[in-house]
Amino acid sequence: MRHITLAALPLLLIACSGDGANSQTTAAAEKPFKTSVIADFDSPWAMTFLPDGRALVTEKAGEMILFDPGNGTKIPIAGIPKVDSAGQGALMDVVLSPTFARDKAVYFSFSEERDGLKGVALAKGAFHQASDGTTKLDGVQIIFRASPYVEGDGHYSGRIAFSPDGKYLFFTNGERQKFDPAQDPKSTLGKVLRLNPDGTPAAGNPLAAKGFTPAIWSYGHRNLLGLAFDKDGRLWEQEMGPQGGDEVNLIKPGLNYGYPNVSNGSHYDGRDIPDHAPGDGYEAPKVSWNPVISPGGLLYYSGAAFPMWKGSLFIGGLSSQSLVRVKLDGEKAEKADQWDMGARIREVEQGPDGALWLLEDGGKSQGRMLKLTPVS
Ligand SMILES: [Ca+2]
Ligand SMILES: [Ca+2]
Repeated sequence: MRHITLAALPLLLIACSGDGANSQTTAAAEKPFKTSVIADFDSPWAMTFLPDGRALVTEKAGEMILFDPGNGTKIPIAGIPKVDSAGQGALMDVVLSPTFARDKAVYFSFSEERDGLKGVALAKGAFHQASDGTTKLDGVQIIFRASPYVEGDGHYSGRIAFSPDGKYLFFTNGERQKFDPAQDPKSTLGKVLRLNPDGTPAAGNPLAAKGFTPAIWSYGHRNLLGLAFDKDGRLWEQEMGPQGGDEVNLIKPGLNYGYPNVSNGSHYDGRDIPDHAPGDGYEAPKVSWNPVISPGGLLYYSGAAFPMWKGSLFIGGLSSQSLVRVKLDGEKAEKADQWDMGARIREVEQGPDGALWLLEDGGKSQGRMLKLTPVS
């Protein structure tokens, strides 16, 4: 497998990147990392590393692939349920169980159609590779479904994150481009959910006593495409907001993050949405973007390869075709870097060696897996 380095992009790119409005855009040749192309996928959506250094990669149409970065081998994984991948639908996130070493459990999310309506589902199965290399998820069970399923195929969200203690599974449900469900206590849409690892609502969720669906942890969200815990156990979430309103939020139990009642952006049809304001009863984002970045994936970086970025959030930018870094300081967050990657970036992951791994969002030959390593 050839690893093509992109570090030597022409210096001309500096002159061409005339985006003077955004001082945080770093010209390509100034990137403080080397970019290597590792592989190519067909509209990849998410990835996660196995303990042995291989990776599970999901593709939009419904394939999960076991990929070996050591030799470039790709093995399709059997056992994935039927995915409805129309529109923004996809086989979405994939995350290992905190007890993977013992039970080989793999959690994943996907959009599906049932009785003409669509929604995002959460499933788990056990990773199994036979001696001939054949690989499958055994005993796949759908353990949670968003509620309600609705028409349309946008804003599923579907990101998964385990709490650092391994006891809880946090799952995002987008508002499905229906707006009001994000404020509806009886709907899981537009919410961050806290579940037990078996998919049932966790006991003690903060709004259950107020009559909310018991799985709900926080509400008033739009399209939540990133979810990550930091080293101190804070839960960070990134969401695709309306026009001019992309957000990074610090998620706290029971809080209302405002959508669609308030947002620093406005509706795509031009209607205004009141901005977040002190005392309005809604939790404001820690960072918001206008112009937007279209955040696709979120990583909390804890590796050693880039010591200066330890403790930062990294966001893959879709329409902005960028990699975005957000600097954290306790509960504070601020924009730090935005590098032009020349392609929509869907996923950001940390490798076993602390390298940053990205997945581009495009179809074949435009859905590359990139590895970012320090410029030595
Ligand atoms: Ca991932
Ligand atoms: Ca606004």
